[in-house]
Amino acid sequence: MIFKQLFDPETWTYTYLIADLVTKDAVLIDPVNTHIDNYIAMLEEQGLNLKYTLETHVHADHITASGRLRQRLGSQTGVSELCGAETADIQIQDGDIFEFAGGEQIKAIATPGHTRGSLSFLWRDRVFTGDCLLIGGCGRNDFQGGDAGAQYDSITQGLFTLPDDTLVYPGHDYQQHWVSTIKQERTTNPRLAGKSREQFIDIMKNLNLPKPRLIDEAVPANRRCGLEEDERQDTVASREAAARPVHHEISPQDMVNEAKQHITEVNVSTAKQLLTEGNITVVDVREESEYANGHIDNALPIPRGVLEFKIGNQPELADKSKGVLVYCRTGGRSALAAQTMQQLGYNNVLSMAGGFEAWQKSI
Ligand SMILES: N[C@@H](CCC(=O)N[C@@H](CS)C(=O)NCC(=O)O)C(=O)O
Ligand SMILES: [Fe+2]
Repeated sequence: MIFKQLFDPETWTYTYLIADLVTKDAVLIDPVNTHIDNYIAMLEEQGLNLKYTLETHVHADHITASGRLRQRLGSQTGVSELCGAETADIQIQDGDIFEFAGGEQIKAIATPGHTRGSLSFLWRDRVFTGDCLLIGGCGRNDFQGGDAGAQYDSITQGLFTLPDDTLVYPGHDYQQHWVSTIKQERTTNPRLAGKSREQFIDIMKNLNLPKPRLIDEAVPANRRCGLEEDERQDTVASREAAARPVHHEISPQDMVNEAKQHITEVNVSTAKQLLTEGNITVVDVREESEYANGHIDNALPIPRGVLEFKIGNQPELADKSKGVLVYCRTGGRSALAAQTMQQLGYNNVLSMAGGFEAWQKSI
């Protein structure tokens, strides 16, 4: 594989090339419009085919080369679906995976904060953080839907949970740093190491940075993948033919949210009332050890992992029209279990929102 970190000294922007000499597939992250000829020469030199250009966000300080590269090389442009870049071929969603070079994967991770649609890209042991996390700093968040709290969460709950030795490649550096690691940023980044969410928000509120010089020109241009307004239609028309990335990974939380759309939840006080009225079977879908540490009286222990297999052996659940209240620790697993039970023909299943934790708090 080839990996190159390229630098635009005018805007202090990093662009990354990832390519494979066997399959000839190439991907550029955050290409800059003043370097198009260099990129093309570099690709041609190795006989590479540019498959994707991926944007970490709609940039405010420079114009992307993505639309022009698409015109000249047929590459597909990818930008977060939250950026309003309607002409991009691929409207990237959190968890999208771009496959190239026969098995290489680049995964998009939503890291909002610098802008609403900011993404990081994870490839092997490297994460391209755009302007969400910079080396010893972070991107500002005072325009384009920026949000300091969201940025703190994206970094501390997202990027900082990557393995310590993951290499951090930022979207800019203003002090000639090139690369860092997750551990280095987690432990030494002055805006984040040991800082609470409130402290971070406070730091960001007081940066008082001047507006980027090109913002008024760059943001609308980048929403058109760097093309002029009258070129826009071409891109939209040909976008029809463009494929989505090979697959989309959905998170456990997405699964729970999806399940909640299809089931009925009740809160703890409604659940208690139903139990008092009687004629409802309570199922605890937590693990056996959790059940052993405390549970609702008379609840049937059927861990969610074995639900489909054990449910048929329970005489209390023989009548599928009878009311069932399912609970877990916080309401996620029980939502999934309630959905499974519905699929198995139970038509009167309720999931207890907040789970046993909420139940205990209410006592
Ligand atoms: N002087 C630069 C400012 C660029 C700028 O504001 N960059 C953004 C990223 S798009 C940022 O977050 N900078 C962080 C900082 O300057 O600390 C310009 O006018 O373009
Ligand atoms: Fe930026």
